[in-house]
Amino acid sequence: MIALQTAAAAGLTRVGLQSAQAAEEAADVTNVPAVVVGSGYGGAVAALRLGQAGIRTVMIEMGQLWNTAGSDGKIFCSTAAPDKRSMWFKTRTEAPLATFLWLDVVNKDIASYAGVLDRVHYDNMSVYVGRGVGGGSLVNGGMAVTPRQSYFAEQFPTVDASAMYNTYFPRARTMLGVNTIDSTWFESTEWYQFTRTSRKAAANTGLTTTFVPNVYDFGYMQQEAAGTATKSALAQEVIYGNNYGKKSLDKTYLAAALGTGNVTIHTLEKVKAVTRASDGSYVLSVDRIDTSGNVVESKQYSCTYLFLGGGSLGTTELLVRARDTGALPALNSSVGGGWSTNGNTMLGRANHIWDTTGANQSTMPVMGIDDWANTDNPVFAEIAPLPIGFETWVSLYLAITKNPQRASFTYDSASDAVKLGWTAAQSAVSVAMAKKLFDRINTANATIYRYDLFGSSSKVFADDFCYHPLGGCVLGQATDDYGRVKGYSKLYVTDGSLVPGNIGVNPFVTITALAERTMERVLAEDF
Ligand code: FAE
Repeated sequence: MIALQTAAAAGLTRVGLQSAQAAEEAADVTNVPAVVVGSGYGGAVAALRLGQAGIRTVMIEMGQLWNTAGSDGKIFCSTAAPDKRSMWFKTRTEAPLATFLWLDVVNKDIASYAGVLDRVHYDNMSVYVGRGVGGGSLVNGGMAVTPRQSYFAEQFPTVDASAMYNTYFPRARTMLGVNTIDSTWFESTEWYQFTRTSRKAAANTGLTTTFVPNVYDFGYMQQEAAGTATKSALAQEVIYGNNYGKKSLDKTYLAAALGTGNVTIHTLEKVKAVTRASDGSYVLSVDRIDTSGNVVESKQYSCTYLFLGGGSLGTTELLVRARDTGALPALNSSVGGGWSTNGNTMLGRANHIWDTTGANQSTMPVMGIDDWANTDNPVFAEIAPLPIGFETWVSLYLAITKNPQRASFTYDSASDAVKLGWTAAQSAVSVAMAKKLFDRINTANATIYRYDLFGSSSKVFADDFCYHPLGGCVLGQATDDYGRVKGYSKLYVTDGSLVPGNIGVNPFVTITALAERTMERVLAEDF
């Protein structure tokens, strides 16, 4: 395995194991056996397993390779001091917590640039996604949660759950580098006071809390706390990237994929459209951009096998467009459907003055309130940090609710755009479920909600953004039970668009494990 950081010379937009020159030459060959679109979880698993099988593979990623330090010596900026590296072509940051004490003190003006976090706006719902080599792994909170087997089986009735829990989930967790916080350190460190305070409020309500594993290296975090390692999770780094400590995909699956010698990653290249040539090969129209967003080259790739790992939004948009423009007319009517937010809703509670949450807070969540077994109102609520450097008495949560609502993407030919049909009423279902749980917690603790965190309208529940877009090309509906797209051969989906809208916990372990299952089957049967 090689480190991606040493794999590319600065400025190159092609990353491979070969020398810089050889990589450039190889990349001129745009007719390749396999193309993988997107370098998030689904794409990274596909690339590694293709590379290991000896199949020459080009991975196309619209974001950058994040391996070059800025003038401050850091690759990524912190949430406290965001600059152009923070966001994907925005002139102002769009942080989830927009305000504090109703004041617009969180977001900052920035230069437009190919930054690492995108917030994609649809009517009634904005979706956060990562941009760069590693996709969402670059910006996420690292929570690596395996869903309850019973709920997995409910959501994926045609998948052999025992094979998932005996083989593919363990394989995914090992490859991702999942670890759990040391409980003794957790009980004593100031950095998790905020979590212990929320745990107490849950216990007062008679609710169960559970530790949540993570891909952030907790050994490293303890060194940060001891002052023997450069701080990252303990220095307000997370949604705009972590400079240290986090095992993002560029350090795990993608480094291993490049290490096979068969995989090349082309960065700052966006796939605009997919069609099929008369010989059955897939043809991709791609724009290469610079970090200012100018298109510097328009090109085409052709491949025999096409793996789509652009995420729930990226993959679904490509396929809906392909079907409805007639490029891939045999795609079925399930393409675009089954989409939801994993029931995401954020909220804050105000604690009593004696229940402090601490000025120092780690950015990596490690605990959740688990009320999923409550069939009346299933909710899993993560205890989230508010790492702004002073005491706030705020307990923050990301609630994952069992919202049954689903929406569809449709192609609008007038604007040539793919639109999402999610409504405010559908978000209200998540809010009502979260409120039911947190009303209980507030009653038991004689506390109230915070009204100042999500904009100026005294909004308690964040109902207009999500971190967990799921669905759009649901397994067994738009694809067969192994991600093979119905209507076409040698065309696969490997990412979060396969998950039917909700998985009850944070999704990346499930996405990774399903991709492992798909790749094992596809490599055995289709090549
Ligand atoms: P994803 O990781 O989104 O990768 C897709 C990649 O494809 C991206 O790099 C795109 O730039 C690229 N792409 C898309 N379209 C194109 C195109 N047309 N041409 C070229 N490239 C393209 O997909 N999940 C957890 O399990 N635990 C957490 O703690 C957690 N925290 C989160 C925090 C934040 C702020 C965010 C944004 C997400 C979080 N998530 C978390 C969600 C998780 O990151 C997400 O489910 C996965 O990243 C989805 O994986 P995919 O492989 O589906």
